[in-house]
Amino acid sequence: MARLVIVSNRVAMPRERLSRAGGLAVALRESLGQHGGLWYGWSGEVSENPDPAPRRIRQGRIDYAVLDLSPEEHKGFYLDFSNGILWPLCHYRLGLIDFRRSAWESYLAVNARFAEQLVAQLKSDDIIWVHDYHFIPLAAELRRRGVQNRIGFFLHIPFPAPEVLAALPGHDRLVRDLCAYDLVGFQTRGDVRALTEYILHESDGTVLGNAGSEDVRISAFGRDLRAGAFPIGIDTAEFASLAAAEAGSDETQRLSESLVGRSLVIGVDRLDYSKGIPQRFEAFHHLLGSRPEHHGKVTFMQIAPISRGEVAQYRKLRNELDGLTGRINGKFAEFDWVPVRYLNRAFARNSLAGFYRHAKVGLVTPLRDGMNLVAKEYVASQDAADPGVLVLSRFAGAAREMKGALIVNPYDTEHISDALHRALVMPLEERRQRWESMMAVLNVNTIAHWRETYLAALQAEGGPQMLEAAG
Ligand code: ADQ
Repeated sequence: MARLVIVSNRVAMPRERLSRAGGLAVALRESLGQHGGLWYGWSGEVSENPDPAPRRIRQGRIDYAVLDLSPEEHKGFYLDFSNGILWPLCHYRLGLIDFRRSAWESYLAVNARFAEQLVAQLKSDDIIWVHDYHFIPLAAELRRRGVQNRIGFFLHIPFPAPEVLAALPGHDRLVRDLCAYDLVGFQTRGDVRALTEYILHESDGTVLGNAGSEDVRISAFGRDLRAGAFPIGIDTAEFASLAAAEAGSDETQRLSESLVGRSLVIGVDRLDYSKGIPQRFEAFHHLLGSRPEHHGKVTFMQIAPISRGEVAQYRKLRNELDGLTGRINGKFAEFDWVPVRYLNRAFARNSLAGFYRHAKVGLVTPLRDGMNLVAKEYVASQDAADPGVLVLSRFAGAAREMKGALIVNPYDTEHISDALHRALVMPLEERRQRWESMMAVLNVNTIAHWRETYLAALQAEGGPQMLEAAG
């Protein structure tokens, strides 16, 4: 059986606690554990003179190989290009981009360096699965070095429409490099369509399969490849049982007592401008301003650990949210009720599951999001006998599947505020129906299903020496 090689920007090393690392890291480690494999990527460390060869650790059937970045690479590849240019571009925030050719060059150079070091680790029948926007050019760099292996790519964030992508100098090189993969996986068929349209209108390529479908064959830049939608899921059963077990935990009890019978609305995100957090605060502000019946009856808890604190846009967002919290609480709080609880810290997954279960409303309002796993985790954590309501942005990939949510336009404050009201007063029967329809999807589209479907598709693109069964 062929070996699986996973490449991702951050590698969850064996000593890292997966209770905080999240479901994706667990799922990837599981697939490596099943088949034996290599996990390759950035160590998360920056060092003055990085060792050119990767540091290797072996645990069980998994080899880990990681490289450090130099301070210049960390700035150019990671901060300036990946997070400062590609992230806002893919989230349709062109106004936040400050393009610098040096950052682009650093991005390409780091991909070339990572490819160079990976070649030395590869066996001829390895199957390679590259994750996310940091490493789009990796396959092209591997091909340049003679690698013929099956190489798949999965983009966790949205793929922008061609008009948006074209704002990036070098967009043609980026898409050409994307076509060096054998299978390009996206979260939704909208992302597949965006790539298809780019190929048809911005390149000389051709596409087999209709542009609106979720599975196409592309012929472009001298290569044939497949692109498809593989919506990522969560470990639904695990989340449900974590949440049920947490219902009686000290932490959940303390949360419950602190609410003294008030309804809880919960938001959980990395502190990121794509998540629409200020819009959510504004909507809650509007709810309290327009419907006094909720005064003293509802608490909004936003959990948002600081992420990418070195990037200026993220510092700006923090200031904005600090201000909004103060404004709403200053205006509406009573001596015995604080409407907004705003926490800049991470919680273990079991704690989050308990909090989700206790919340009457899960408020998820990204302006753009590849999928949004929080929406799915919230639903999986609910009590079947008395489930809460998911309020979900139409611009999250999850909205394609979570049809039982109250779908909102995050740019429309009053729309979110109306949905919040509707969720808070929704009768049990309707809550149950909506929740059951979403659970039916989550029970099928689990993270294991995602991984197996993707690997089976990648395998199907390959020769007989690929993985025997992806699961
Ligand atoms: P993210 O942008 O990080 O992921 P999301 O899908 O919501 O967004 O995943 C966040 C994960 O972090 C969830 O599992 C959540 O539980 C966890 N998390 C968030 N806040 C936390 C906190 N305070 N404490 C502990 N854990 C916390 C990217 C894309 C998404 C895509 C995923 C997976 O941007 O669109 O869904 O990858 O493909």
